[in-house]
Amino acid sequence: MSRHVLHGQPGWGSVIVEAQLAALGLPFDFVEVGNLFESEEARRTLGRVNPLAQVPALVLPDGTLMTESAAITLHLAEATGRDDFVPPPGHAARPSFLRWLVFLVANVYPTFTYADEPSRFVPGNEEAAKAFAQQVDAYRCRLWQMVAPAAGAPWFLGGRFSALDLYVATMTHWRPGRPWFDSNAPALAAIAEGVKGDARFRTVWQRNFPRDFAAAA
Ligand SMILES: N[C@@H](CCC(=O)N[C@@H](CS)C(=O)NCC(=O)O)C(=O)O
Repeated sequence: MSRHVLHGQPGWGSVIVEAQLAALGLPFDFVEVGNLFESEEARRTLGRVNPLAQVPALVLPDGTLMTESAAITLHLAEATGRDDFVPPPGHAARPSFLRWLVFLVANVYPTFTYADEPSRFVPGNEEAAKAFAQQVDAYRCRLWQMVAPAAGAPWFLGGRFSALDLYVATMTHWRPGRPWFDSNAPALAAIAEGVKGDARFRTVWQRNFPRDFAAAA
């Protein structure tokens, strides 16, 4: 096996890895997993690859499974010796990069795990599950308001592009949704626009977020 295999779903977190694989010129096959919230079968099938049944799940050319987008991001930088997405050790922006990378995956990302299908965590009480999801969604807004003041321009780390920009550009498509970011976190919305307009990601972005391009077409 000489190719990477990315298990993902258009518009979901796999786009963060897909964009890196494409820009780094690493050949990969994409396995579309289906809607994990609507299809028990999709969840079961992916569960045979990643017991957590989440995307992204990346099978490396040697057959090793990697999950966790941040781990994959760091690994791809090391494996290719490229610093397109990760400031290398010793780089002045490295501490901030590591801080916000982990912040996004440790704090922001789990709010989707809990609120996307709240009945998994609050079973048997639809009202309570809905109230829980609302609280988690509100908490996410507070988290974004901690992230936003740290964002530079034109990219999160200022002049230097990094994987943080891919996370922001992807996650601003998710709840609370782009209008919220436009009003409450314009620095993050601007990063999302920058990624959308970046030729390096055009094909991947169009495939994952076709509605972003429909209006302009
Ligand atoms: N910590 C993981 C989070 C991955 C994640 O939550 N992925 C979502 C899609 S964007 C998912 O697969 N959700 C399905 C579920 O939670 O059951 C990462 O950073 O890769």
